[in-house]
Amino acid sequence: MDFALTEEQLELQEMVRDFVAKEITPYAAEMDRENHAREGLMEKAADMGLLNVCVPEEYGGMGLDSVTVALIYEELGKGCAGVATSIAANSLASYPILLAGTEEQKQAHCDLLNEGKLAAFALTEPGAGSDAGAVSTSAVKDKEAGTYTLNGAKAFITNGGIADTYLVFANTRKTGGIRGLTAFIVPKGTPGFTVGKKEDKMGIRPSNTCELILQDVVIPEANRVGREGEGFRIAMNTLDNARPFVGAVSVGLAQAALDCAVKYSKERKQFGQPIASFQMIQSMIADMAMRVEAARMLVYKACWMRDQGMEFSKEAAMAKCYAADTAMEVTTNAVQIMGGYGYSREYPVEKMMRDAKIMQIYEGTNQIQRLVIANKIIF
Ligand code: COS
Repeated sequence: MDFALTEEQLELQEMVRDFVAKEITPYAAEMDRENHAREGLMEKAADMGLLNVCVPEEYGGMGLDSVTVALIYEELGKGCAGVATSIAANSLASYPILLAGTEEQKQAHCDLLNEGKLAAFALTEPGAGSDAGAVSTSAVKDKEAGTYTLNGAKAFITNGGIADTYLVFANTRKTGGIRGLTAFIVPKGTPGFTVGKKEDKMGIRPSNTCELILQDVVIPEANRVGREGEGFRIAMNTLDNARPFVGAVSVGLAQAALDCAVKYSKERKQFGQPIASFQMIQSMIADMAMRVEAARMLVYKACWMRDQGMEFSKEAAMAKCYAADTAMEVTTNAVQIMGGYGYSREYPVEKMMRDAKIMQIYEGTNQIQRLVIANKIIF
């Protein structure tokens, strides 16, 4: 067992850390207030190669291993979990194609990401969240024309209003249910495919979250990813792959909050001494640091298992769930240590606390993660 990072991993980590310090952290509060990412930020992220971290070498990407990708997302999470979410959504939307797509689909999709374009994963609907099998968007096949016609609506889609390509899950069975779930690539601008309302969220506000509306959207059969009815398995597999990265962003978020609380506790004086000298503060900081480190180890382990080709659904759920709960607890305690200042928008930790909440909700609630973990252990 080797806990040391390689030279290349350390270099990449340093590069992303510099990028975050220059381009994200100083603007995080402004982006949060304005409810969108800064003009040009995604282009800069693309120039750094951050939008295509999941692209394998044979499709023109860096072919990074999962541990290295986690290191990148952790750094992004330190700067702003909203920006990290928007960037990570590219990986989420890419896995269905990388896992089940044809060679042509893989090449075309990776070319888009290599050009710096954004992708969106459209599974969730107003009536299908935790119950992902309840997707009611329909896909009706026209055998003669070699097309599918999609009708329905998607909800809470990251990059919904700004992506160039969408991975949409729809049902090819009239009766619905998981056996009819099928994945499709729907390019931006396809007639009948429109963006609905943009969400005004509690946190991760620089990330774009929108409704999508599909009204008689006709796409060629060549845009179907995998077989008809294979969509549920593809979606579950995709979520397994992406969940450790939600964990990585959560670890970054928690580490940033811990760093703020430690700095503040050394500067803030009460009763004639820095509050860091009080044992109650020390105890909180020690607990926060232990949780962050434990979460990081779970994330690295799930990533490592994925890279070894091992079965890792349980570990992916553990990493996501524990790291998200850690982000919530550590950001809340950072606000507590900083008191009135922590609660004020003048300091960054109240934003981190708002951002942390979504980590327990998206890409499968933490209740769903616990179900996945228990099912793997018990049955
Ligand atoms: N990988 C591959 N296949 C999987 C799988 C996985 N991780 N998990 C389940 N499956 C397969 C099962 O093997 C089963 O196939 P068979 O019927 O052929 O045996 C099928 O999928 C149904 O599995 P299961 O009965 O466990 O499905 P449930 O309807 O009970 O739901 C949960 C399982 C709740 C775990 C699933 O719906 C889920 O993860 N929900 C959360 C969705 C989510 O994360 N949404 C976030 C939106 S995307 S940001």
